[in-house]
Amino acid sequence: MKISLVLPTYKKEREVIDQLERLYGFLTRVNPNFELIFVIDGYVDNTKDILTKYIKDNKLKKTKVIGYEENMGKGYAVRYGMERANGDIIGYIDADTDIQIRSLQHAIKQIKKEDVIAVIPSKLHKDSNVEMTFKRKIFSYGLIIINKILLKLPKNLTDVGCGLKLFKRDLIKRILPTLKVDRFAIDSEILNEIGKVGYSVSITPFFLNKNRSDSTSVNIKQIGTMIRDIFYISLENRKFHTSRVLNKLYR
Ligand SMILES: Nc1nc2c(ncn2[C@@H]2O[C@H](COP(=O)(O)OP(=O)(O)OP(=O)(O)O)[C@@H](O)[C@H]2O)c(=O)[nH]1
Ligand SMILES: [Mg+2]
Repeated sequence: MKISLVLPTYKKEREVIDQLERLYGFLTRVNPNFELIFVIDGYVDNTKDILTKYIKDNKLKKTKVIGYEENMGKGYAVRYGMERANGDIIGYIDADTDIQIRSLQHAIKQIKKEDVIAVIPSKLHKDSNVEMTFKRKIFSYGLIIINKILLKLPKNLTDVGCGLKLFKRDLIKRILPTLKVDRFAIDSEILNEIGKVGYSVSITPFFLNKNRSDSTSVNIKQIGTMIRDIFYISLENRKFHTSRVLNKLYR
């Protein structure tokens, strides 16, 4: 099975080569039929040039670097990459090295099973190992609760925001045209689409590296935008529901 991994990449000059090296090495060993798609989410620093040069120098074939001038957000970047992916398995992973490779190892093993359509790693899985600052914990768990209250998530889902998700191609290609969120609520939006049709997902353990750089993206503005987008998705759910009920009434 071919695996396409999309890496939404925003200002990752320092870490992106490490991430490329370890993913390339790991996938070459476990599943040589793969492609890595780096989506440069705005040409705002040297990430694109650094990547392109490294790939050329090392003659790495299974890697694409695509992107656009302006920063659009993680959601936009993920969609942009997934639209151009052709694997049997299509997923995305953060472009920095915070996520341990064994998270991917567990996820790949699960998604290869015939009856599994989506793998969603979770910090709450009993085997997970994630150390977070107090601020990050509050943010993370608060987010799960807001999502659970407002959205139609898959029933067995326990976590939303981990920076790694894998799907079967058919599922993601069907969902893609309905996605609209440009920023960080993309995870919520995808899971809501899966939940709406009543599918369940496979939950795998999640491992974060201990010595990771502290957050650049958990700021008030980003959180505000994310909550606004989750409300928006929730409203769309209700609209859809109301129009279906009305249709039934007036038919
Ligand atoms: N912050 C940010 N990240 C983006 C954006 N577009 C794509 N991304 C990618 O989204 C992923 C997650 O973003 P990160 O900034 O690493 O967020 P994080 O892991 O919560 O925070 P860090 O602790 O800073 O790593 C990374 O792969 C980013 O490159 C954007 O507009 N802003
Ligand atoms: Mg990160």
